[in-house]
Amino acid sequence: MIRFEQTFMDFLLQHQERHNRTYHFLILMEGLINAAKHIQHSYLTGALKGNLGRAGDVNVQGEDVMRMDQIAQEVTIHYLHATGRVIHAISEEAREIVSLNPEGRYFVYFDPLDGSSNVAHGLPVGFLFGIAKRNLAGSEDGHLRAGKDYIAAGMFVIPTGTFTLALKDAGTWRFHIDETMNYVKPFQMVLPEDPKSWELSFNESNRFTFAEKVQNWIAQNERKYAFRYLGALAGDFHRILANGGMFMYPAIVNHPNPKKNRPQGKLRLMYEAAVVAFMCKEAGGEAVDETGSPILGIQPADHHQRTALYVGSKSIVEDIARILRSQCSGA
Ligand code: FDP
Repeated sequence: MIRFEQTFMDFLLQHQERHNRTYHFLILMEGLINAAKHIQHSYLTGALKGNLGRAGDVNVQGEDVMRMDQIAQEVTIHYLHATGRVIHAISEEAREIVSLNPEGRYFVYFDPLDGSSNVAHGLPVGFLFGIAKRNLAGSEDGHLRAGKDYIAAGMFVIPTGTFTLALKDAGTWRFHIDETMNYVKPFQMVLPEDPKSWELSFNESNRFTFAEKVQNWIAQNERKYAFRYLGALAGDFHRILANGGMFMYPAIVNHPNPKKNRPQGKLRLMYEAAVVAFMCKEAGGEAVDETGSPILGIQPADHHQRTALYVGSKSIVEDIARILRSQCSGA
C-alpha cells in the first residue's frame, strides 16, 4: 500500500489556524512553491538545453550573470506577480526594487539562484527568500526591514528537492519533494546541542584574509569539528541546520591585494544573511555579523547591503561573537 505523506499545503493550513495567518499568506506561499518547482525543472534539464552557462551580462554586484540566473529571476517574478499579493520584490538579480501589485500586502526579498559557482556543474544551488508584511493599517512603511521583522523565511535546495521554511514563532520545518512534485513530510528542525555532530563551514582559501582574531579562533577550534564547504549558502546551511556547528563568511580585511578586501562582508543582508539567520533563530540557533551583533537586528540602509555572517548553533556562535565584540572595542 502506498503511504501518502502530509503535504506542505496541509501543513500550512494547520499552521494558519494555529498562528492566525491569512489565506493571503497561503497564496503567496503557493506562488513561491510554483516558482521553485519551475526553477527545479529548468535546472534539471539545464545542461541538455544549454542553460548552465553565462548569459553575457553583469549583475548589480558586478558578477557574471548565468543564463539560469535570468531564468530563475523571470520565473519568480512571474509567479509572485500572479499571486497579486506582493507589493514589491527585492531580488539579487535586479538593481531596482520590482513593483508588482500596488494593493499587495507583502514584501518579498529573494535570491532565486544562489551559489553561482555550482551552476556550470549542475550541483546544488539555493533559492532563498524572506517575507515581510506591509503595514496596511497605518501610514505606509518601507521595504527596508530588519530580519527580526520578517514573518517567514525559507530556502529551496535545487535540484536536491528539499525545502526549509521558518515561520515566525512557529519553528523551522523541512520538506522533501515527492514523485508528484509536492513538498511533503514536514519535519521540525532543531539545531543539535551536542557538539559531536557539529561541522564548520567556510571558504578555507580565504582564511588568511580574515581578521587576526578570527584566524586565531579558527586555529584554536578547527580540530574539534568536521570541515564541510559546498560553496552555496543554502546547501552549506542545510547541513548546519541538521548537524549543528557554524557556517561563516567573515569580512575580508587582510587580502594581499587591498582592493580585494571586503570589510562589509560578501553576503547580502536582506535575501541571504537575514534569511538563514531567521531560519536558524527559529531552530534554536544564533547569527551575528563582524561586530558580534545579531544579524536579525540590523536595520538595512540599502536593499543590496552586504554583511559578514556567522550562523549556527547558539554556543559556538556566541563564542566567536565574544571575540568579534572584543575586536570591535579594541580589547
Ligand atoms: P556565489 O557567490 O557563488 O553565488 O551568494 C553568495 C555565495 O555564492 C553563497 O551562496 C556562498 O555561500 C558564497 O557566496 C560562496 O562564496 P565563495 O565562492 O567566495 O566561497
